Amino acid sequence: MTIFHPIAEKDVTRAIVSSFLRQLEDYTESDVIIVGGGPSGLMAGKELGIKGVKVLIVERNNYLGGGFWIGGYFMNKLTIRAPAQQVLEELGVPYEKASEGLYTADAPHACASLIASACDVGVKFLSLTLLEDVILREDNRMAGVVVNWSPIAHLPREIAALDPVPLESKVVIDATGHDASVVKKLEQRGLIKTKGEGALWIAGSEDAVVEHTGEVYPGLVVCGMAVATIYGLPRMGPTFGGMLLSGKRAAEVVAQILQKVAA
Ligand code: 48H
Repeated sequence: MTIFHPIAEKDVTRAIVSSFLRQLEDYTESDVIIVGGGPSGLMAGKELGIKGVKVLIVERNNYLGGGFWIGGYFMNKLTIRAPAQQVLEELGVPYEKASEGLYTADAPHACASLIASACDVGVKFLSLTLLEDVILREDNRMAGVVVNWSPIAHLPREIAALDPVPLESKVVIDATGHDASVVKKLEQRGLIKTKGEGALWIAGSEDAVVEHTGEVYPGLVVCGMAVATIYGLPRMGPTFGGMLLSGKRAAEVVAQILQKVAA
């Protein structure tokens, strides 16, 4: 008995190649490119997608989610401080009260739901794609990013002397976590100075990250742990409310910038 419709191997290859290339061609120009598909980047993407903004997330790994899959240590649980459990409610992720104002959730459930919610509002992804540089025009406004396939970075120079691919956008978000990879491209050119993240201090960390989330250079908004790296703010260990609310804040800031650009 045959269950499945008969097809040839070339049909499978053609389906993937043509679908991918159509999308890549469309996303050579986006409203917003988010570098980094961790909790802050996914959250920013989801919020912008809800507003109808055309968003591309560039992620160097072959999986999305960054540090959100694992949560704390190797234990697949994450913590969230009030009021950020509201985000879990929005995502439909169950959570438990651990103590006053502190909640736990299953990290894979929260991560999978956040990824799905970004997909649901039309966010597109380029996985296995590494940020190599940024585009700066004569007005010194960031106008997009330059990317390459991640494996290229692990090949010897003589094999991997491949020119990277420029992708344009009106705004770029650096959501690359501790690395602050986009901001570091500006620092290399003396255009910005990072302080390096501070020591762990949970009580003081998350408000500071959300508060400092914003535009750090014309056309570049920073969210998540990258904010701590720029401003020398304390880290917060495996507690993720600050990342989610920083992503939300970044989306608000970007929406304002897009309005100005359009006017
Ligand atoms: C393409 C890149 C590049 C690059 C990095 O680390 P993340 O989970 O980042 P956040 O800021 O959304 O969340 C931070 C959180 O996971 C965390 O580490 C916390 C709360 N730590 C506290 C503490 O005390 O340690 O995700 C960043 C993503 C990852 O998926 C990277 O692979 C990706 O960005 N990325 N993608 N090109 N150059 N650099």
